[in-house]
Amino acid sequence: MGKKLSVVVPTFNEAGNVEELAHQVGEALEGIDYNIWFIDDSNDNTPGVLKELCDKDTHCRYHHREGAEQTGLATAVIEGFNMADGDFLACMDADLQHPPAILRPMYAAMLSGADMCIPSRLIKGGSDGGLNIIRKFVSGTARWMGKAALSSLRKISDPTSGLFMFRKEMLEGAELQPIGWKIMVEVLAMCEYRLIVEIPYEFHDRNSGESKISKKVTLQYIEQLKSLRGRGIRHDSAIVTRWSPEFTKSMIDKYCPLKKEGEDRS
Ligand SMILES: Nc1nc2c(ncn2[C@@H]2O[C@H](COP(=O)(O)OP(=O)(O)O)[C@@H](O)[C@H]2O)c(=O)[nH]1
Ligand SMILES: [Mg+2]
Repeated sequence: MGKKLSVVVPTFNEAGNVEELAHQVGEALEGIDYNIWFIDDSNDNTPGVLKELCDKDTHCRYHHREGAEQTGLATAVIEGFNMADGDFLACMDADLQHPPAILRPMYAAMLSGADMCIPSRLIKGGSDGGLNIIRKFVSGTARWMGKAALSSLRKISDPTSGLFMFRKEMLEGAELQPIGWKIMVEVLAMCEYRLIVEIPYEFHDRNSGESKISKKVTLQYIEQLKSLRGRGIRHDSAIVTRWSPEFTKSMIDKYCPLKKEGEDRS
Protein backbone atom coordinates (compact mmCIF):
# COMPACT_ATOMS: atom_id res chain seq x y z
CA MET A 1 0.00 0.00 0.00
CA GLY A 2 2.34 2.64 -1.37
CA LYS A 3 0.55 5.89 -0.68
CA LYS A 4 1.49 7.71 2.51
CA LEU A 5 -1.19 9.18 4.77
CA SER A 6 -0.67 12.13 7.11
CA VAL A 7 -3.36 12.68 9.74
CA VAL A 8 -3.45 16.30 10.92
CA VAL A 9 -4.88 16.74 14.41
CA PRO A 10 -5.44 20.23 15.87
CA THR A 11 -5.12 20.25 19.65
CA PHE A 12 -6.13 22.73 22.32
CA ASN A 13 -5.81 21.29 25.85
CA GLU A 14 -6.25 17.64 24.88
CA ALA A 15 -3.72 16.03 27.27
CA GLY A 16 -6.25 13.34 28.24
CA ASN A 17 -6.88 12.27 24.65
CA VAL A 18 -3.77 12.33 22.48
CA GLU A 19 -2.19 9.05 23.61
CA GLU A 20 -5.40 7.08 23.16
CA LEU A 21 -5.94 8.75 19.79
CA ALA A 22 -2.44 7.82 18.59
CA HIS A 23 -2.97 4.25 19.79
CA GLN A 24 -6.31 3.88 18.00
CA VAL A 25 -4.98 5.50 14.81
CA GLY A 26 -2.10 3.00 14.90
CA GLU A 27 -4.54 0.09 15.15
CA ALA A 28 -6.73 1.49 12.37
CA LEU A 29 -3.82 2.00 9.98
CA GLU A 30 -1.87 -1.20 10.53
CA GLY A 31 0.20 -2.01 7.46
CA ILE A 32 -0.34 1.49 5.99
CA ASP A 33 2.45 4.10 5.75
CA TYR A 34 1.18 6.94 7.97
CA ASN A 35 2.09 9.68 10.40
CA ILE A 36 0.15 11.95 12.74
CA TRP A 37 0.82 15.71 12.95
CA PHE A 38 -0.46 17.36 16.11
CA ILE A 39 -0.70 21.13 15.72
CA ASP A 40 -1.02 22.46 19.21
CA ASP A 41 -2.11 25.79 20.71
CA SER A 42 -2.60 24.48 24.26
CA ASN A 43 -1.99 26.46 27.43
CA ASP A 44 -1.96 23.41 29.74
CA ASN A 45 0.36 20.38 29.96
CA THR A 46 -0.59 19.02 26.49
CA PRO A 47 2.78 20.00 24.89
CA GLY A 48 4.62 17.88 27.50
CA VAL A 49 2.32 14.94 26.86
CA LEU A 50 2.81 15.35 23.10
CA LYS A 51 6.60 15.46 23.49
CA GLU A 52 6.59 12.20 25.44
CA LEU A 53 4.23 10.61 22.92
CA CYS A 54 6.39 11.66 19.95
CA ASP A 55 9.54 10.41 21.69
CA LYS A 56 8.10 6.91 21.97
CA ASP A 57 5.87 6.66 18.89
CA THR A 58 7.80 7.31 15.69
CA HIS A 59 4.57 7.87 13.75
CA CYS A 60 3.84 11.02 15.77
CA ARG A 61 5.06 14.60 15.24
CA TYR A 62 3.97 17.75 17.02
CA HIS A 63 4.28 21.47 16.53
CA HIS A 64 3.45 23.70 19.48
CA ARG A 65 2.64 27.30 18.57
CA GLU A 66 3.80 29.11 21.71
CA GLY A 67 2.76 32.78 21.60
CA ALA A 68 2.14 32.33 17.89
CA GLU A 69 0.57 35.20 15.99
CA GLN A 70 -1.80 32.75 14.37
CA THR A 71 -3.82 30.59 16.69
CA GLY A 72 -7.19 28.97 16.20
CA LEU A 73 -8.45 25.77 14.70
CA ALA A 74 -8.39 26.63 10.98
CA THR A 75 -4.89 28.15 11.00
CA ALA A 76 -3.64 25.07 12.88
CA VAL A 77 -5.12 22.66 10.34
CA ILE A 78 -3.76 24.59 7.36
CA GLU A 79 -0.33 24.78 8.99
CA GLY A 80 -0.52 21.01 9.50
CA PHE A 81 -1.51 20.44 5.86
CA ASN A 82 1.51 22.48 4.74
CA MET A 83 3.94 20.69 7.06
CA ALA A 84 2.69 17.14 6.48
CA ASP A 85 4.42 14.92 3.92
CA GLY A 86 1.65 12.43 3.06
CA ASP A 87 0.27 11.82 -0.44
CA PHE A 88 -3.11 11.88 1.27
CA LEU A 89 -3.96 14.29 4.08
CA ALA A 90 -6.65 13.77 6.68
CA CYS A 91 -8.06 16.09 9.31
CA MET A 92 -9.40 14.61 12.53
CA ASP A 93 -10.33 15.99 15.99
CA ALA A 94 -8.25 14.92 18.97
CA ASP A 95 -11.12 14.11 21.33
CA LEU A 96 -12.13 10.77 19.73
CA GLN A 97 -15.50 12.14 18.60
CA HIS A 98 -14.26 11.01 15.19
CA PRO A 99 -13.55 7.27 15.67
CA PRO A 100 -10.01 6.61 14.33
CA ALA A 101 -11.12 3.26 12.84
CA ILE A 102 -12.83 5.28 10.08
CA LEU A 103 -9.40 6.20 8.70
CA ARG A 104 -8.99 2.78 7.08
CA PRO A 105 -12.16 2.93 4.93
CA MET A 106 -11.32 6.57 4.13
CA TYR A 107 -7.92 5.42 2.88
CA ALA A 108 -9.62 2.68 0.83
CA ALA A 109 -11.86 5.33 -0.76
CA MET A 110 -8.78 7.34 -1.73
CA LEU A 111 -7.06 4.28 -3.23
CA SER A 112 -10.24 3.52 -5.18
CA GLY A 113 -9.75 6.83 -7.02
CA ALA A 114 -11.53 9.46 -4.93
CA ASP A 115 -10.04 12.93 -4.71
CA MET A 116 -11.66 13.35 -1.33
CA CYS A 117 -13.44 11.17 1.23
CA ILE A 118 -16.00 12.73 3.57
CA PRO A 119 -17.42 10.48 6.28
CA SER A 120 -21.05 11.29 7.06
CA ARG A 121 -23.14 11.02 10.22
CA LEU A 122 -26.26 11.50 8.16
CA ILE A 123 -26.38 8.61 5.69
CA LYS A 124 -27.41 4.96 6.17
CA GLY A 125 -25.09 3.39 8.76
CA GLY A 126 -24.07 6.75 10.28
CA SER A 127 -25.17 8.47 13.48
CA ASP A 128 -24.73 11.84 15.21
CA GLY A 129 -25.25 10.25 18.60
CA GLY A 130 -22.43 12.23 20.22
CA LEU A 131 -24.43 15.48 19.99
CA ASN A 132 -27.06 16.73 22.43
CA ILE A 133 -30.28 18.23 21.05
CA ILE A 134 -28.91 21.81 21.08
CA ARG A 135 -25.70 20.87 19.27
CA LYS A 136 -27.80 18.86 16.77
CA PHE A 137 -29.83 22.00 16.06
CA VAL A 138 -26.69 24.17 15.74
CA SER A 139 -25.06 21.60 13.48
CA GLY A 140 -28.20 21.30 11.29
CA THR A 141 -28.45 25.09 10.99
CA ALA A 142 -24.77 25.35 10.01
CA ARG A 143 -25.31 22.75 7.26
CA TRP A 144 -28.43 24.48 6.00
CA MET A 145 -26.69 27.88 5.89
CA GLY A 146 -23.66 26.43 4.14
CA LYS A 147 -25.72 24.73 1.44
CA ALA A 148 -27.86 27.84 0.95
CA ALA A 149 -24.75 30.00 0.52
CA LEU A 150 -22.48 27.71 -1.52
CA SER A 151 -23.49 25.43 -4.38
CA SER A 152 -20.31 23.37 -3.83
CA LEU A 153 -21.74 22.02 -0.55
CA ARG A 154 -25.18 21.04 -1.84
CA LYS A 155 -24.41 17.47 -2.91
CA ILE A 156 -22.50 16.70 0.31
CA SER A 157 -24.57 15.26 3.17
CA ASP A 158 -22.23 16.28 6.03
CA PRO A 159 -20.07 19.17 4.78
CA THR A 160 -19.49 21.05 8.04
CA SER A 161 -17.65 18.49 10.19
CA GLY A 162 -13.90 18.43 10.81
CA LEU A 163 -13.32 14.91 9.43
CA PHE A 164 -12.11 14.42 5.86
CA MET A 165 -9.27 13.07 3.68
CA PHE A 166 -8.02 14.31 0.31
CA ARG A 167 -5.14 14.19 -2.16
CA LYS A 168 -2.42 16.63 -1.13
CA GLU A 169 -2.13 17.99 -4.70
CA MET A 170 -5.58 19.48 -4.29
CA LEU A 171 -3.94 22.22 -2.23
CA GLU A 172 -1.79 23.39 -5.16
CA GLY A 173 -3.02 26.74 -6.37
CA ALA A 174 -5.91 26.82 -3.87
CA GLU A 175 -5.98 29.88 -1.64
CA LEU A 176 -7.34 28.70 1.66
CA GLN A 177 -8.16 31.48 4.10
CA PRO A 178 -8.20 30.21 7.65
CA ILE A 179 -11.24 31.95 9.10
CA GLY A 180 -12.90 30.20 12.04
CA TRP A 181 -13.42 26.44 12.30
CA LYS A 182 -14.96 25.07 9.12
CA ILE A 183 -11.87 24.17 7.21
CA MET A 184 -13.56 21.45 5.13
CA VAL A 185 -16.03 24.05 3.82
CA GLU A 186 -13.02 26.07 2.65
CA VAL A 187 -11.49 23.01 0.92
CA LEU A 188 -14.83 22.12 -0.74
CA ALA A 189 -15.26 25.65 -2.07
CA MET A 190 -11.68 26.46 -3.08
CA CYS A 191 -9.98 23.24 -4.29
CA GLU A 192 -10.36 21.43 -7.61
CA TYR A 193 -11.79 17.87 -7.47
CA ARG A 194 -13.83 15.46 -9.55
CA LEU A 195 -14.86 12.58 -7.30
CA ILE A 196 -15.91 12.63 -3.65
CA VAL A 197 -16.82 9.46 -1.72
CA GLU A 198 -19.07 9.59 1.34
CA ILE A 199 -18.94 6.77 3.88
CA PRO A 200 -21.08 6.35 7.01
CA TYR A 201 -19.68 6.79 10.52
CA GLU A 202 -20.89 7.09 14.09
CA PHE A 203 -19.99 10.32 15.84
CA HIS A 204 -19.18 9.79 19.53
CA ASP A 205 -19.17 11.72 22.79
CA ARG A 206 -15.97 13.56 23.63
CA ASN A 207 -13.51 11.18 25.38
CA SER A 208 -11.99 13.63 27.89
CA GLY A 209 -11.79 17.42 28.40
CA GLU A 210 -14.18 20.11 27.15
CA SER A 211 -15.43 21.52 23.87
CA LYS A 212 -13.94 24.89 22.89
CA ILE A 213 -16.77 25.94 20.62
CA SER A 214 -17.95 29.52 21.23
CA LYS A 215 -20.34 32.14 19.82
CA LYS A 216 -17.39 33.74 18.07
CA VAL A 217 -17.09 30.61 15.93
CA THR A 218 -20.67 31.07 14.65
CA LEU A 219 -19.94 34.65 13.62
CA GLN A 220 -16.70 33.60 11.92
CA TYR A 221 -18.62 30.93 9.99
CA ILE A 222 -21.05 33.52 8.63
CA GLU A 223 -18.09 35.72 7.66
CA GLN A 224 -16.42 32.74 5.95
CA LEU A 225 -19.56 31.86 3.95
CA LYS A 226 -19.93 35.47 2.79
CA SER A 227 -16.31 35.56 1.71
CA LEU A 228 -16.51 32.18 -0.07
CA ARG A 229 -19.53 33.31 -2.10
CA GLY A 230 -17.11 35.72 -3.75
CA ARG A 231 -13.98 33.57 -3.81
CA GLY A 232 -15.29 30.02 -4.27
CA ILE A 233 -14.94 28.15 -7.57
CA ARG A 234 -17.75 26.17 -9.26
CA HIS A 235 -17.99 22.39 -8.90
CA ASP A 236 -20.96 21.64 -11.12
CA SER A 237 -19.40 18.53 -12.65
CA ALA A 238 -18.09 17.02 -9.39
CA ILE A 239 -19.49 13.57 -8.62
CA VAL A 240 -20.40 12.55 -5.07
CA THR A 241 -20.93 8.84 -4.43
CA ARG A 242 -22.23 7.31 -1.22
CA TRP A 243 -20.96 3.95 0.02
CA SER A 244 -23.21 1.67 2.10
CA PRO A 245 -21.71 -0.01 5.20
CA GLU A 246 -21.49 -3.34 3.29
CA PHE A 247 -19.86 -1.80 0.24
CA THR A 248 -17.41 0.07 2.48
CA LYS A 249 -16.33 -3.25 4.02
CA SER A 250 -15.84 -4.82 0.60
CA MET A 251 -13.71 -1.86 -0.49
CA ILE A 252 -11.44 -2.24 2.57
CA ASP A 253 -11.00 -5.91 1.61
CA LYS A 254 -10.17 -4.89 -1.94
CA TYR A 255 -7.81 -1.96 -1.35
CA CYS A 256 -6.28 -2.27 2.15
CA PRO A 257 -7.25 -5.57 3.79
CA LEU A 258 -6.31 -6.11 7.39
CA LYS A 259 -3.88 -9.01 7.79
CA LYS A 260 -5.47 -12.00 9.51
CA GLU A 261 -4.07 -13.36 12.79
CA GLY A 262 -0.95 -15.47 12.15
CA GLU A 263 -0.49 -14.20 8.57
CA ASP A 264 2.99 -13.16 7.48
CA ARG A 265 3.28 -9.37 7.91
CA SER A 266 6.44 -8.86 5.88
N1 LIG B 1 -4.59 23.93 17.47
C1 LIG B 1 -5.81 24.25 17.88
N2 LIG B 1 -6.77 23.30 18.01
C2 LIG B 1 -8.00 23.67 18.45
C3 LIG B 1 -8.33 25.02 18.75
N3 LIG B 1 -9.63 25.03 19.15
C4 LIG B 1 -10.08 23.76 19.11
N4 LIG B 1 -9.10 22.93 18.68
C5 LIG B 1 -9.17 21.47 18.46
O1 LIG B 1 -10.14 21.24 17.46
C6 LIG B 1 -10.85 20.02 17.68
C7 LIG B 1 -12.35 20.30 17.78
O2 LIG B 1 -12.60 21.07 18.91
P1 LIG B 1 -13.77 20.77 19.96
O3 LIG B 1 -13.57 21.69 21.12
O4 LIG B 1 -13.82 19.31 20.27
O5 LIG B 1 -15.05 21.23 19.16
P2 LIG B 1 -16.48 20.51 19.06
O6 LIG B 1 -16.22 19.08 18.71
O7 LIG B 1 -17.17 21.28 17.98
O8 LIG B 1 -17.12 20.66 20.41
C8 LIG B 1 -10.24 19.43 18.96
O9 LIG B 1 -9.23 18.51 18.60
C9 LIG B 1 -9.65 20.65 19.65
O10 LIG B 1 -8.58 20.33 20.51
C10 LIG B 1 -7.30 26.02 18.60
O11 LIG B 1 -7.47 27.21 18.84
N5 LIG B 1 -6.08 25.58 18.16
MG1 LIG C 1 -15.06 17.78 19.84
